[in-house]
Amino acid sequence: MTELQTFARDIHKGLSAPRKHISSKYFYDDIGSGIFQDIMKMPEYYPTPCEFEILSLQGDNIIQKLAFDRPFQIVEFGAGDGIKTRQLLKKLIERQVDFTYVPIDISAKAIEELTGNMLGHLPGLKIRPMIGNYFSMMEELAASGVPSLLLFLGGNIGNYEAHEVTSLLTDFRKCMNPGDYLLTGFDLQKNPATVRCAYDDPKGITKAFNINLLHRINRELGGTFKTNQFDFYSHYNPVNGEVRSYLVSLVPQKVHIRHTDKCYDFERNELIWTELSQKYTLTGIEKIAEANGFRVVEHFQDCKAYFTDSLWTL
Ligand code: AVI
Repeated sequence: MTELQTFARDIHKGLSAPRKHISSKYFYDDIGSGIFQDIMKMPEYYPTPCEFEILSLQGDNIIQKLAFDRPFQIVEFGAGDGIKTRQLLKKLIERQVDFTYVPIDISAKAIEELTGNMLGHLPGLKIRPMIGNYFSMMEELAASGVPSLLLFLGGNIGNYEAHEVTSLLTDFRKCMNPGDYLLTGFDLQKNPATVRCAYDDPKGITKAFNINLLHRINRELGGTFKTNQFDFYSHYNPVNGEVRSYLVSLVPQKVHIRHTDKCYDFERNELIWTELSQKYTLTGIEKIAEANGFRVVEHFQDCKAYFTDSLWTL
């Protein structure tokens, strides 16, 4: 099945469900990735500067916890622009640690840019970029027997539902050997107003990020979404730590998708659920680690305790 066919199938499944939904993984076409860069620069979106602080100021502490006795590899899933990771890599190079950085991404363009940027800032870096599906790549790396630190940063884990987190961690574990580590970014529960502002910003950048999903369907699948007939709504529930985001149909309307030749009816105020952004407690993170066969080595938090990069081992 081609990527476009998978996209068309998932959109059909989501829009024909009793509660309409579209997976947040479809936010990230070239335009959506650009809007996400803008989100990360918003003053309200605290996760990026918090994780930057952790990796800049606590890089040494993180490195000290790694008990590797020979050259190792740092494998990063979805590195983005790599600015945060670079802080950690810089520390390792300064300490003359022998390691290879292996960023993995499905997008060739993203990997090319990242590699150029990394080498521009860290000319001494040993880098082995890999393009493709995370887990087929990981199996290859695990089979090499080189000790590994896996990075899954940025709070991306929060975009997975609980059962998906379990299968993701199972996949990570399968790719790891005893003595390997996993460093994962988790956004922590905090003053609910702070979380709410990060996901419903006054300039409407997050709204544009969501509306781009509809533009993408129009562009790639021949959809007839009238995007001005949809609004955006985001809700944080501090009781369970869930931010849930939605598109809202402002009028009763019908949308056709040419690629699959299917029509979808929307009632006034009907929702399309687009994203979960889970916020965690440290105890909750420890339970997840334990339930999935990991041991927490340490949580590294920013000074406001808004975010943690949590180091686990098998
Ligand atoms: C990529 N991910 C961790 C972001 C988040 O915070 O859930 C995506 C995002 N959605 C709205 N703002 C940012």
